[in-house]
Amino acid sequence: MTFAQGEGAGIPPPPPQTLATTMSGVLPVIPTATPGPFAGVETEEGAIVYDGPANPSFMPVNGPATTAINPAAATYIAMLPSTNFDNGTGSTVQGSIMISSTAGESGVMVSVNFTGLPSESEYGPFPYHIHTLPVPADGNCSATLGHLDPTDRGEYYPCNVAAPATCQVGDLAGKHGNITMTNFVAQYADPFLSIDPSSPAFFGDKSVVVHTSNTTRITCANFQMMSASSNGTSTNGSTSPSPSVVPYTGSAAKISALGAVGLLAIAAAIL
Ligand SMILES: [Cu+2]
Repeated sequence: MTFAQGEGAGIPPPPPQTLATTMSGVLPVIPTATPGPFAGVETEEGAIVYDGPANPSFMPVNGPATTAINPAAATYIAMLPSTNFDNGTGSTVQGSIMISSTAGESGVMVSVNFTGLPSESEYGPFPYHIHTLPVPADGNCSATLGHLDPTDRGEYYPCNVAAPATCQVGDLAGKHGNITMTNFVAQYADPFLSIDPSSPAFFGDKSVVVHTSNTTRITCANFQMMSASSNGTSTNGSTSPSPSVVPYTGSAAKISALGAVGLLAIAAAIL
């Protein structure tokens, strides 16, 4: 956390590093084309930050994100915890992000309501994303790994807002704008997220992470299902939630898949 906490104290970020092929796991394409070569920054979370212009001709490895008709109505909410994962900014971010679907329609509605963001001029703007794994019980935001990216778009070029289907599906800030104020409220439709657990764009068993501008993870929370219905109406005593929509029930199995690296990260967090 030294880099994260030092940022606000005037310590500069790490120097740019040339991308090595051993790091290509976060990049679908080795960046040699315009505007390369890569001159981004490797952060402590291992995410690549590239501050250059968007590339209008860039396409994810698996093609653009697609939309699909929702099989059910469902609402998920991620409530931020009462304490930050990283307190380097001295300001506790609170609030929630709610995502809901309507049966028979595609895409979701996203409602963001965050308060207590740190100073914009010091730490902002604040990106936020849906990350690949849920937050484990110890609250370690780093264990959520990278962004939900079923199209294998990678981290190189910034999201092109004019072509959101080519952005990472989980890159909410890229597609819909960063958080730029202390109390942030936003509502928008996202056509690419899915409430269908069989979809690679399913977010319901994943997490949201809020970052400072240097990608340090301030806080994070898991999505949990609030309600679900297979026919698009409210559930009642005679209607059980659709079995195709499952709430997040734990992260142990997924975390164990990380093997020694994940266990070391968890151990380090506990220590
Ligand atoms: Cu993120």
